[in-house]
Amino acid sequence: MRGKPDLLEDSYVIKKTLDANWRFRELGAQDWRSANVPGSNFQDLMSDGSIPDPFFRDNESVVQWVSGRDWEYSCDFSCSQKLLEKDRIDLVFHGLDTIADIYLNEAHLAGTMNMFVGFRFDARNFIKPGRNQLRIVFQSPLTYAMPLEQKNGFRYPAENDHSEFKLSVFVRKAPYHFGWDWGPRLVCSGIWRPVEIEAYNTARIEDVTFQQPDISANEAKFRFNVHISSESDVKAVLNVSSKDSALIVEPVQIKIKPGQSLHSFDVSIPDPKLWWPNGHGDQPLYTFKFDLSVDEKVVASHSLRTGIREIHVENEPDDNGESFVIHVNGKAIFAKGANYIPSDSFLTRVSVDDHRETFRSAKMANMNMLRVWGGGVYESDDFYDLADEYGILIWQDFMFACTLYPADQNFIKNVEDEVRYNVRRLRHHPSIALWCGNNEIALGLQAWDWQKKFHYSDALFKDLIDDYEYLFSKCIPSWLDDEMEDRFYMPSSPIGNWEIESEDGKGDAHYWGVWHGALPFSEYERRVFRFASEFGFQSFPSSRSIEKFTLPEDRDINSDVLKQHQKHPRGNNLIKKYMESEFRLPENDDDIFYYSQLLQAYGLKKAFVAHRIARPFCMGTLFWQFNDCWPAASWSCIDYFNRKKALYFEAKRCFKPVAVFARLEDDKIKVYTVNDRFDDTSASLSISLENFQGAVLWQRNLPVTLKAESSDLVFDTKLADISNGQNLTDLFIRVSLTENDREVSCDYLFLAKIADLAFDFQEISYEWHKDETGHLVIDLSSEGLAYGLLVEVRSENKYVELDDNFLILTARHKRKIRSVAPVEGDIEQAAISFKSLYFSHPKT
Ligand code: BMA
Repeated sequence: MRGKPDLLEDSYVIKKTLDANWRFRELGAQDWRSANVPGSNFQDLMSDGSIPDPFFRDNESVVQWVSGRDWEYSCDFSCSQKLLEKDRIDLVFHGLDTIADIYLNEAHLAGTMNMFVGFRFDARNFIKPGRNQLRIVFQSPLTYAMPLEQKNGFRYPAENDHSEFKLSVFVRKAPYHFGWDWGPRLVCSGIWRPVEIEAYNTARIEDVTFQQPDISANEAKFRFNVHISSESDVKAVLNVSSKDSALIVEPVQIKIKPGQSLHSFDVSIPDPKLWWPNGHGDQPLYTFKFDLSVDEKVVASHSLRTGIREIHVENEPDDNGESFVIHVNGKAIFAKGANYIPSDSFLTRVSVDDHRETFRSAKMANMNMLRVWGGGVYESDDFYDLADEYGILIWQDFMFACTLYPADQNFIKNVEDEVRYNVRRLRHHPSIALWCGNNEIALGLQAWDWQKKFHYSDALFKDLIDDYEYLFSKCIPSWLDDEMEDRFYMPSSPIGNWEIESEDGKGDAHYWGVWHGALPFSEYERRVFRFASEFGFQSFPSSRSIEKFTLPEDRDINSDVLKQHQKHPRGNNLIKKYMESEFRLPENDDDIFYYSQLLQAYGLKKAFVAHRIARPFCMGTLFWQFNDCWPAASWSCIDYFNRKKALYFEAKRCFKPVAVFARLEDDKIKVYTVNDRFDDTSASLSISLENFQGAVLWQRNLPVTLKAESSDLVFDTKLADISNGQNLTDLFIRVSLTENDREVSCDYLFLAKIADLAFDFQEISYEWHKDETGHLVIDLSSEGLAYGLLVEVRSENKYVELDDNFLILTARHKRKIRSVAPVEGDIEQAAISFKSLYFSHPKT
């Protein structure tokens, strides 16, 4: 496992980032135009006004020509005398997207063809005093791949690649750039990660790797392997220090030979503090600094930040099929979270702060895991640094999704470089829990009729299966083995096939009976898996978000513009179908966006509860999908403009470490408690049957003990025994769990279909104040029931993020919500507004 080389501008290494003076043009055009690096051709064309914003209205279709052309980037730079005097001058590219030829002072330095790989070239013989010119020519990924596709003789499945020719499979470039069922097709090119010059003398610490440490209560023993590259024979001293711990280590004398060499030494950390996922403890991180000295002068350094933890993924045959449990430091962790896709079609627009926002939001929603899904990218270093800091475990896919791929030697070698590069870059992160070969390719081979659909002969299909096995079951795990010990690898997710019910007990599952299979939400309660790694339902972004990329005349889901922002072919029909059967279609068309969010939250809640109460049979729930890469209808819980949907708050409530849930099962009310913590806890449970006007018709209070790491059925009764034949349309059950006089979890169960509830519109009353820390506190009350109550607060022209929203407010129970951050300036009463679900007439 390793870290980043130090960014030093001192005597032994000089780094210079080439991020200025860039220009670009279409290859063969006359005039250069100014460019931003890192960036992409689409972004530069947008900045200089040559193309409109592809996210606005239906502009995606007008900008497609950009993908089919070749583009050229160039920059002039000069180097200081000090830099030129170094023994080694390297040119380092952290990411070129994708088919690129690099020229330094017009000499061809290299050709590259993998967006996911960084490259380091020895540029000493090409760099000169005075002005230097770096030029990179990007061939269109489409024109590059077309001859390969033409020669191929058959078509790869790649059904998410929105074009007739499935070119995406031939290019190691983010699959979602070619389109997906939630994303546009914007096949961009460019320098997407920094370019640097690094000059140094003597030697360089290329990497520091280590195996999982040997951990006991008093010490953690690390064996570090320091990988050094050198031009000459040198005698040196290696030392390691850490600001986070008094290390027990002796500097070692080493003899370095020219070329690559490896030097191991042992370090003991007294009183080690363990890294835990969110909700289970802290995330202490240790930074180690390695210094290589010659004649008592430091000639190279390297720092590495990691955490001390032991992760083991249990995936073994058992009586139910095949377990799937993530153990951290010997404890089974119930994984709660979502699938993460890249946060923008144009990746350089995603800042460290955006990533921080992702992890802050995930942590706030009681999540402890995100899956970096295989149709996107291996995320940037800062993404994984933040995962380490926030305690969010990472399920890391390799970037292959939903199609077969070529397996010729060039392709395999290209993938080998990609796998090794990314495993080396990421393996030291304590947050990375597992590595997965691909998304849904094994499932596709088994269940998606590829042979028939794409007219593959038996012989060809067999070859394709062999190619698949070769890459995902043989090559990738063996490269991974070379690069790290103690890792869990699975060739493909899911392991089980949801269409075969007998496989529900087998490993992880992507359950798409709801949505793709158009089955009712109640199926979420019937079909429970060992680890649900995907399941989801679409909704629209909020009206406020829709306003940002449309004109007023577009704000109808049937408009041409909004249809462009719905990439699932049956998407709008499915949303409407479920809305009609489980909710109602809104009386006012504008409400469909808001209703769709309530519907999505309502449906997924059933899955969250079913998964959690099935612990320990089920040990994970990761819904599809956390975020968006552009503004659109999608399965996300946070939209492109960072607005949290109703689903986000539902997940937050359902993912609490200690929780209570009520369900109606046949004619019975059942109350379940769940405790994910490592200790038992005592609490009091209150169960009441109330009507919308606030009368309590029945109530029971009981003490409960929640055993550590367990779920329990704590109460059940026949509904008829407590409802006494009353009309159920204005009744609900409220369950509340109080621990040390504090309500830790609460749930509402409606006893009739949402569509049949007798909503009786009531004004929301509210009072607000700022507390001593400047947070806004709003006390809400109502004389009737408000379902899905959306509270919007504006301050200084911005919407204030609240810690709960889309909530249920009842006549008897006041609610208090709070801003997530202190609020500056005055809040006018008028700046608080409300919306809740309401049907003015009975369902016909
Ligand atoms: C899943 C994912 C994606 C897709 C999503 C919604 O299976 O792996 O391929 O976007 O379904 O259809």
